Amino acid sequence: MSKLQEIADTVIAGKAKLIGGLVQEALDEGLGATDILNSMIGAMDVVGERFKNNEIFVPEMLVAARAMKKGVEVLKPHLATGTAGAAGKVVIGTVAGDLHDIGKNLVAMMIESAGFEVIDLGVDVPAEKFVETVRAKPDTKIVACSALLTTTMPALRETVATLNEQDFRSGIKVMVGGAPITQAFADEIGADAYTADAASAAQKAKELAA
Ligand code: B1M
Repeated sequence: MSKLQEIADTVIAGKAKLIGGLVQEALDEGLGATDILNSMIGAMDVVGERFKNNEIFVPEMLVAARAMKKGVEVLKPHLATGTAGAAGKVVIGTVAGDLHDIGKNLVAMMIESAGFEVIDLGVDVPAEKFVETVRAKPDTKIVACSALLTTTMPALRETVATLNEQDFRSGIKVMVGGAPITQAFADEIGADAYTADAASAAQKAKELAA
């Protein structure tokens, strides 16, 4: 079995204690950090599919998520490259009612590695919290919001609408993303940018802040 397959299987099985060592071995063998990350993202798709088919349940999804987080910890220094903070401040969070944070964390990590200072508000973030944070950090350049469930798309809409009402709105850019989000939805709710993955989010953040 290939190392990448072994890593994916270990995430799927939720073996958090083993994953760090395997990721390190893969790096030592010269495998690319992005390929290793993609194998873990692919593993989460398998987990999601099995959940959808009632083959596994929430606890199994949770342990797979824990394993992936451990793997990402080992990868992080190999993915991050930029000088932290120089490009400006980005406030990021997963919207109200949504507890998924792996994708948001990857976006935060890539944006940080593109040179931004990232203020991560975590998960289940109410619209007002994004607003309060921008008020407290008036030099914020970008607010980045994730929504990973179709049922939290309305919370994303509400968050962007709330941001759009603020007097500071013209001074910031609003980026959105997450598996159920599309460019059309981003346009409809009045966000400035949508990107499909963490790497393109970091690229877009650089363009928006330039
Ligand atoms: Co949840 N879950 N989950 N889950 N979960 C999904 C999302 C689901 C697709 C599984 C499925 O049914 N196939 C499904 C949603 C279906 C839908 O919306 N129609 C689902 C469900 C139903 C649920 C619950 C409702 C289950 C239940 O309780 N019955 C529940 C909801 C809880 C809540 O949030 N209120 C729930 C709970 C959980 C856990 C807590 C157990 C766990 C999350 C743990 C954690 O995050 N700490 C979990 C997990 C692990 C998943 C799956 C398996 C994996 C998610 C993940 O981390 N993917 C997921 C299935 C799947 O995604 N295939 C599933 C990897 C990650 C790298 O991808 O998050 O898409 P992603 O992020 C990507 C892009 O979307 C993008 O970049 C990232 C990296 O490239 N991106 C952005 C993300 N944010 C961005 C922001 C940007 C730009 C790009 O700009 C700002």
